[in-house]
Amino acid sequence: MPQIVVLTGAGISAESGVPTFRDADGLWEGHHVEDVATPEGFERDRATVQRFYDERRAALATVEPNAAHRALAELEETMGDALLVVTQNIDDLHERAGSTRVVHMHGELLKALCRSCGVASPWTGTLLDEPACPGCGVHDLRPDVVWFGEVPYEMDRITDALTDATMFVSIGTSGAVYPAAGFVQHARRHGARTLELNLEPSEGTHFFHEARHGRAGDLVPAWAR
Ligand code: BJW
Repeated sequence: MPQIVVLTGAGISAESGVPTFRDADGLWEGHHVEDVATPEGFERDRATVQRFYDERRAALATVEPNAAHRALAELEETMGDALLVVTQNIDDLHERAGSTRVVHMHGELLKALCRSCGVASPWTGTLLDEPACPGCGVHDLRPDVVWFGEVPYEMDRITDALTDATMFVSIGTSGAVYPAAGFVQHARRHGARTLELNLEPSEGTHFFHEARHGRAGDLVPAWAR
């Protein structure tokens, strides 16, 4: 079981050029959250949602992992199974930096989920043109991401890891979205030391034993070293 559980959010990928979610205008690249990140939004206007994720998938090919992703990958090299990264991010920057023990609790941009057979398949192209599922052939694919109102992936594994952890570190997340926002309290209740590394105090900053504020590209290598 892992001794250190690291939770990452959009802030760890910000210095790679991936936009975060909660900007001052409350919009995600010009969209309201309920339009592009809910099952209801998808039912209402599939084309807009598929285009939104198609554009983010294309943009992902143009960015690279940064010093914070690399520092976590190097930490895994020394700690092995004793480190688990739980990411809310749907990008693949942890894996491209070399991390192998990564849980994508909000899904993965580079996978498509078939709404007919329920199988997720690797996907690097577009979904707007209504392609067929490589498994069952039905034309009913959606991004394999977790929208509001849906249950995040691998919650049992995450909860077990948080229960057993001696240290919990939260990196680059606003603490605005549950259940991830509640992980610090769970880990702390079960005896873990808790540390926040974020550009600014998160909504849950007072739950942590310690908080360090600044850029992930500076804070994470300094902590992991
Ligand atoms: C930097 C930096 C730099 C910038 N260096 N830092 C309890 C109370 C109230 C509500 C709820 C509740 N439980 C559930 C809910 C409902 C809902 C919810 O949380 N609503 C809130 C709005 C209140 N949650 C859900 O519906 C979830 N499902 C659920 O709870 O199911 C029930 C269940 C759970 C468990 C077991 C059984 C049943 C699902 C949530 C799905 C979230 N999906 C999204 C979209 C994914 C696909 C996509 O990417 O398009 O996930 S929403 C979006 O927010 C995305 C992110 O992963 C997530 C978190 O955002 P994140 O990463 O924190 O980003 P930001 O932008 O908010 O913050 C970035 C931070 O970085 C900032 O603080 C910056 O300062 C910082 N930063 N640059 C360091 N360089």
